[in-house]
Amino acid sequence: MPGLFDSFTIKSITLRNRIGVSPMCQYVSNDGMATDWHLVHLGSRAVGGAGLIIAEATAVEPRGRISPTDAGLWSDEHIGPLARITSFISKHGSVPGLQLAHAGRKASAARPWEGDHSLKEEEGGWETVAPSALAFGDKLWKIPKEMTIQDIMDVQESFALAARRAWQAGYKWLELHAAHGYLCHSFYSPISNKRTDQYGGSLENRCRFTVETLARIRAVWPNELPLAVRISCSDWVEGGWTMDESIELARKLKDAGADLIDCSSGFGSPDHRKYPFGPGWQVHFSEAIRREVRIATASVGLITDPVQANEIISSGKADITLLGREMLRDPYWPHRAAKVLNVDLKSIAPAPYAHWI
Ligand code: 8CM
Repeated sequence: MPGLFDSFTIKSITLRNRIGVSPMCQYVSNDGMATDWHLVHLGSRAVGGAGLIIAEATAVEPRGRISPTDAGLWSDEHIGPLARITSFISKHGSVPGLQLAHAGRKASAARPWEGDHSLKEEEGGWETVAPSALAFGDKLWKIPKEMTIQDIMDVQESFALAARRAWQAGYKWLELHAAHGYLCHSFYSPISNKRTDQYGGSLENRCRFTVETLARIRAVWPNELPLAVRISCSDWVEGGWTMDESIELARKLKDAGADLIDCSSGFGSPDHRKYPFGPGWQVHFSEAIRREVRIATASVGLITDPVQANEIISSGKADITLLGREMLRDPYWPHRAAKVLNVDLKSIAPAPYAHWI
């Protein structure tokens, strides 16, 4: 079994190690445009030695933004600033990835540090869309418009167009955000999907939107480049989405052309009291899907320690680890991990650093 610092090849792409930066919203874009902040934020983590850097949830249409200042890829104008970032990341030995997203009923919200609540139109908010006209909760109180079949087709088209633009911008790895209560998750979870047409009801029907969207992306995203999907493997709620259903969804996604399942969970409803937060609390999901579906997986969620991350890989519980908050604390985490695991720093640190440290 490989370790954290062994390379990982998937399709035509080789990651220099099994350490990835999890997509993390920065909420600092104007009209979806990337800025110097993104170059420095993502670029410093490439210099820091990660093998894969996944840019934050990037909206495929303005309605799909979580907040007014989310990143976006709904027009060709977004491509240029992103291309500058992918070029820098690639030059420094990391693989640039991007997460495509639509926030569904969790859209039109204030930034987390400004309250995380629904924004009225006069506060810069907008009408949201979802499988059913059900608000997320007390804070995200907006009742979304129930999507028509035409709405579904239009959003799927937006995903395909954005995927093509991601490729034009130089991304080598693409992830469909189908977790955390956003649009795809809200279709496959029975909590948020009360439809009676072909997109609701049975497991097959609830999975349809996500599987079709993935297939639309796959049709334009080059076959030799990896395509991942982040799913919520459990709603952690009585009567909600389950691990067994996630295995079924992962099988369908694999058949539709997914190369890797990024295994997260929850956030489809506002009550988090039943979540068993703790170190590596979602690792059993990536382990089960990898074993049952025979597809590559990523593990994410409170991975902070190099020995812990190495064990996840070497025991076959995931093919890559994705670190979020820990990478905010320390963009040089891979350098630190290399020391702990007795790996030659020269293999990941850029020459102007490696010579001295
Ligand atoms: C924010 C935006 C989108 C996401 C998120 C967050 C914050 C935490 C998280 O996921 O786990 O998917």
